[in-house]
Amino acid sequence: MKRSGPGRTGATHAPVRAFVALGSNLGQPVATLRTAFEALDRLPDTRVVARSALYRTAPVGVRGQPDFFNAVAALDTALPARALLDALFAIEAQFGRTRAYPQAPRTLDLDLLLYDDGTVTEPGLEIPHPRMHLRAFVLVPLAEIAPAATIPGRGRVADLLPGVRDQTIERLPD
Ligand code: PH2
Ligand code: MG
Ligand code: MG
Repeated sequence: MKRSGPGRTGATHAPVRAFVALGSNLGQPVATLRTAFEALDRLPDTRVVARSALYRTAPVGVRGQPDFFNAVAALDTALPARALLDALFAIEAQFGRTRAYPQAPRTLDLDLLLYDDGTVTEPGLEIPHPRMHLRAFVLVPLAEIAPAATIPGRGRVADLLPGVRDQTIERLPD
């Protein structure tokens, strides 16, 4: 941690492990994702403890969009889940994210996948991310850094990989 005890965010609990999915298909995705890892590491009471490789992925659930670039970060964070989510939105905005329409191409999408081993169902915040177990662009980079992680209600990450084998995903060289 960059500080001990309550930081300026008012975080009071011990650090927990959280996982964040990074995605981009607009602008300069590779540079954006690399810089976004650094922005995550600079969040208060938070540090990036593992980062996956970058992956080029075919768009899922949207038509006629450029390929995406995706990755996953593991964080140790003392931010409460809602504060972390708000911080992710703030980083997206710093990278020029606009929301012209739902599922529009984006410079940067940061999705909170897992937070400790918990589940959260609140307006605007659902953990685990409700579609993460169906998406190779999440599961493959997550399996790279945390194959034994469990998605509450879905099972171990490594065991979910066969279910997304038909989705196109290519690991970029480091
Ligand atoms: N994000 C979406 C919808 N579809 N497809 C890929 N390959 N990568 C993404 O990050 C992605 C997507 C909504 O956030
Ligand atoms: Mg998303
Ligand atoms: Mg999102």
